[in-house]
Amino acid sequence: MAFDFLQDKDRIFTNVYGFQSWDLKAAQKRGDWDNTADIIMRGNDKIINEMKESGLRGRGGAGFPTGLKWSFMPKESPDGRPSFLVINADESEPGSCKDREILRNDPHKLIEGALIAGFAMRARAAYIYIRGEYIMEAKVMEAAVKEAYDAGLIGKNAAKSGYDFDVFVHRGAGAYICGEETAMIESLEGKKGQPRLKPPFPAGAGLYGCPTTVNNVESIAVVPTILRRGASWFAGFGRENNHGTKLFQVSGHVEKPAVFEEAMSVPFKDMIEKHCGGITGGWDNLLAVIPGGSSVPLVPAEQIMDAPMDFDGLKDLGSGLGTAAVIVMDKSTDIVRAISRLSYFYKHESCGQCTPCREGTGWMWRVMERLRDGDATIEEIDTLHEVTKQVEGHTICALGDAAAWPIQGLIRHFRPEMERRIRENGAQPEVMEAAE
Ligand code: L3W
Ligand code: SF4
Repeated sequence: MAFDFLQDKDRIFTNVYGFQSWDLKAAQKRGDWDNTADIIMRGNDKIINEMKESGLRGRGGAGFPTGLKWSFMPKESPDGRPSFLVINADESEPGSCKDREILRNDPHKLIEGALIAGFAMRARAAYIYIRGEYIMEAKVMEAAVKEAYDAGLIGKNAAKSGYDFDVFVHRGAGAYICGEETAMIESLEGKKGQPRLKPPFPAGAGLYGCPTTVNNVESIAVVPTILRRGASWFAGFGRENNHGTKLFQVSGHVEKPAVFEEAMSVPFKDMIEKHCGGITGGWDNLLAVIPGGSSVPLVPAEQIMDAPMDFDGLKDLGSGLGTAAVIVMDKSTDIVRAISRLSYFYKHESCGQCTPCREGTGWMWRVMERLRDGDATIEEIDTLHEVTKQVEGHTICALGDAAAWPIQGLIRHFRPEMERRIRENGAQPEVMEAAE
């Protein structure tokens, strides 16, 4: 059955390419800030319930149900402490570049979403934490926040709703780990960005020990449209447990790399044909795809073709939707070298506070470098796999898993290629021992 592609009338991000201005006047023409107070008047619980009914799952990688997450926030302020919303704009996952387009082309969707989400969770303020390298995006965000203050849309009696709500823009300093929610909170507090143990989850004890929810940029920016058009409208896209529209980012060996909005569950091949002009050199030239940002395992060409691009469809293939950053690799790719380079990234970005990650990422990278050159033994592939299993699930945050999974995917699908290099390089166990 042919897939029903998203129609223009159902696009949330109508300025994703920046053909129009990002400013308030242009945003209002696109429908932003249209009677926002009416949405707020529906009340906290009604808004949270609508978000639950919409089926929106977090767009930052984990896919946790957004409405459910909001419902963890306390209804009564404990000991008079305020609650906060933190918006994760520290987009650093290799392959991910969708939040950037929202920040620089549609900032008012995010600010309006922050007000509505903040109100629903009884938050006093929102902090937008932008990755340090996004200089232009931070400038646009700051200017848009000022516009919103000047127009009375945020601040005291925000958008004439009777609710007071502040928005602050905070710039990171270039550490990938600050995208992990508790490291982000530490960083906002002025400390070194290192993840905290969970529980407690941020909803219990987050920023300055206060109840906090951390949401991805896209998760918050879609909120006003969902509440204007209705939960059932959004839930009508995709399939059970995988609802809504989604910003996909396709890079690598396609004719036209692109960021675009599409209905969830779009089959991979259809998506690439429609939005990216196909694979370079044709479909027979496709080798493998990393479908959700570098932290998820790769999927070989023959398995991904008809796969629905959603949380469950990619999980069934042993991978994940992650941030929907799709990295396409054709047969010219040195796949062992590519994954080895990712291993270097995780080693470099490990914050170093837990041993399996600090030591494991360095060890895995060094072995991957040798495997890249065929300078290893066949047995070392098994040892490497065992070490990934020792790192996975044994660390404070998900970076350990993220370092292990791409290697596991490589061994699962490309072991013959790894062995071929070793055989052709002629490295013998005794030679290796002598070298050590
Ligand atoms: C209260 C409970 N809250 C869960 C909350 C939790 C968090 C959310 C999801 O990692 C993944 C990672 C990356 N009471 C709760 C609760 N929560 N149980 O729900 O939590 P979690 O731990 O499943 O995920 P996470 O720590 O947020 C995110 C992967 O996404 N990734 C993307 C990385 C993306 C970037 C980027 O550039 N945007 O870095 C790609 O795969 O590896 O596995 O809020 O507090 N009982
Ligand atoms: Fe730091 Fe790695 Fe431990 Fe995460 S898993 S806390 S990045 S050392």
